[in-house]
Amino acid sequence: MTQPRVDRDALTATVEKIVSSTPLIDIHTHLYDPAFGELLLWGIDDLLVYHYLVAESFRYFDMPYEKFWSLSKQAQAELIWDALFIRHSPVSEACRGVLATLNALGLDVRKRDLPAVRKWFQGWNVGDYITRCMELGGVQKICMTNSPFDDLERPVWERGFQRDPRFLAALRIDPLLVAWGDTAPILTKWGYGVGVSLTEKTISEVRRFLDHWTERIKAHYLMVSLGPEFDFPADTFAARLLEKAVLPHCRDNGLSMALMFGVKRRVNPQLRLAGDGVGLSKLSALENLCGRFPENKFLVTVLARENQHELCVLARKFRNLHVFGCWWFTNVPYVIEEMTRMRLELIGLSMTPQHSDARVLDQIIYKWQHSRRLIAKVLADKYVDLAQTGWDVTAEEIQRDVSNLFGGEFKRFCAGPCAELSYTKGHK
Ligand code: HDL
Ligand code: ZN
Repeated sequence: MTQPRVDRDALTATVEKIVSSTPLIDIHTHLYDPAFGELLLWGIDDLLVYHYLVAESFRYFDMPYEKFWSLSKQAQAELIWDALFIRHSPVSEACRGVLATLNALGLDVRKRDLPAVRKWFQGWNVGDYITRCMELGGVQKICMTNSPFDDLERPVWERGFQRDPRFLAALRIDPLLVAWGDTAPILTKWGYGVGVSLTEKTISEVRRFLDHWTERIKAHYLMVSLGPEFDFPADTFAARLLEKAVLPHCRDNGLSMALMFGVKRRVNPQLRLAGDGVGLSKLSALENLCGRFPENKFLVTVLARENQHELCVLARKFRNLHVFGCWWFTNVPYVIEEMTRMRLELIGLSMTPQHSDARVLDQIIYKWQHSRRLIAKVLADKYVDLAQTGWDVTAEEIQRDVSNLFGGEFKRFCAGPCAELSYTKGHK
């Protein structure tokens, strides 16, 4: 059989058009419903003091860390702008992202005029700006990261507020699992009858806490980030609380559990939020969790590039494992392309290739612009490979596949409370 003639350019153009225009669900961010006020970061100074840029800037600073932290946000932003944009070309992904966002917003970065950019932002109100950023990013729903242990966030939930339907909630429980010794007394103060030892009473009270906050925020899933040392089974509070309280809670409520493996917290504490690093995870722990709890659904992303292949192989073994995102230090073009290619070739379309992890609202513009381009590139390659066998995919099939990658598969996997995630045009 001769090799069919494939019009690579036409097929690529179709893929690019569909990928660039398909609205998506951003399944993990650090953004907030506007009701949270100052917790929702946006604008040029927040873009510049994003912790990725802080870490990159300190490589050029001689000043003591505390001197930088004592400066105003604007002064910090100006030091970062000078170091990473003016004195050196802004080639890193985080630097390029700032410029891509400003460019998409219609600002002329060629002028390199930071005061003028700052003035432009003063003309916006947050409500209109949320809409503008979501339009430019093609983002239909934003999943927040919601922690009852955050002293600024908790009071807003306790007061109650009218939810913006574009913002979905996810219950983040790191302190419960990875710092139980410090967290037990906090739960006690909040009226939960827990002790450090995991008695039946304590487990029941931890479940009451989970029930309470899952209901209060209408959590679409629970989530935790885990260090490279995490193991399962293991005689640790994290493993035992996960098994005895958290996973039964998820099963009873039809909720997925997001496990984010491999973060080494506070590698350099002087960098504060920018001070975390990465470590190789034991994915045998994930293998054991997926195998022992087949009724639980695990959304998983791993931080070490070296763990990505094993994660894909595990996804082939366990249908209750859903792989998502190019998280944090893997969220750079070189690694995004490699991970997306690996995933499509090993697990096909049953995954969610990306989330933004945005901490600053405007970032959804560049994070999605950059990732859409890369996902389109890899997908086009795969469809050309198919066409060369004689299998032609239609534009409708490409749209179906892309809609699934951009939230459809996530929704199907999480079915249950997530079923309300509308995928229709506009917002419910
Ligand atoms: O733990 C997480 O959810 C990470 O995404 C951290 O928040 C990290 O600081 C981050 O913002 N990564 O992009
Ligand atoms: Zn995150």
